[in-house]
Amino acid sequence: MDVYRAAFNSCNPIEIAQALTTGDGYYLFEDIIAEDALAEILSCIELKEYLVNNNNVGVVRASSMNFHSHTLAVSKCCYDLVTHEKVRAICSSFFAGPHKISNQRIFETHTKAHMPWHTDNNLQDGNTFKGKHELPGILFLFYLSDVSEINPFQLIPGSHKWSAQHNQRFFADKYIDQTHSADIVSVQAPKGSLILCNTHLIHRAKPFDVPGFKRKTFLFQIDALFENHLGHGEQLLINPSFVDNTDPAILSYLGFGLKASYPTFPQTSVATMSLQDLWLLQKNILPKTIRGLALSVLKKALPSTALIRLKNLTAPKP
Ligand SMILES: O=C(O)CCC(=O)C(=O)O
Ligand SMILES: [Fe+2]
Repeated sequence: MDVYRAAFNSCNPIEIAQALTTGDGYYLFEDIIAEDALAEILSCIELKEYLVNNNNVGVVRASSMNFHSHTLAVSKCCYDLVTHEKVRAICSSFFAGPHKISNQRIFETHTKAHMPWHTDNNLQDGNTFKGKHELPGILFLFYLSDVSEINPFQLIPGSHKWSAQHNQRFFADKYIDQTHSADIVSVQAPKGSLILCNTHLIHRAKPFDVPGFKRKTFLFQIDALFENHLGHGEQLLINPSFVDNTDPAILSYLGFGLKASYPTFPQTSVATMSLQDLWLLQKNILPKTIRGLALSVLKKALPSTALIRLKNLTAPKP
């Protein structure tokens, strides 16, 4: 199954690399993910259960948002979107030297979340922002939902050429409103669309206040290899059965053998679950706790011969 629609195969990587560098800093493919692939990827971001004492990777909750931050461990379609020949050809045209994946995730935005204007050329020390870097990078962002006026990806065309004049992590809304409001592009496009964006381009997810609305998104970022910032990039989990082509160029693109020291984003724990999540989790855990308690009382009260008889009755048949 090809995860991209046929039109993707006829794109010109050189033209796209030029749009990302000397052009406006972004490029849009509308409705470019094949239907089956889209359905497979969407199923990954459904919260099926809270991962407590569970050996699987899956959806986590942070500020009322669902995240799946190990897409290359669970989704062959995500793996194919990331490693597709044309994607690597675009990267080969864009980067002068070696480059590799820095992060990837599927996520759902939520009402009243406020993502400030920013660029994605960030350095970290562990989980902490450490400053901006100069090296080239490309963000690949896929809409998994139809996007019109509510919560589009917004960008300032050409800003990759001057964003380095500012070195803070975020840009104030007021500064952008006063100086660039006439330039802002809001990307309205159907689900399955792909936005490629120079990581130095100023962008954000437009804030919204529509309770219940969610935009589902898959993104991954490819950055130049950092000789003086070894370890740049998030720790990734990759399912080895997906790696159907072990060409050394693909392996290094995926980061095999290269250090990656940033923790997986976002950092979550029980503390980042909402009250409703905690309640649903309790509802799931409570009956199991009561059952465990009853069993332990029973074990203490019954003689061992009766216990063995009970075990024989309830043990699964070989
Ligand atoms: O969801 C979006 O529209 C933007 C996401 C983004 O810029 C980021 O995660 O860095
Ligand atoms: Fe970003």
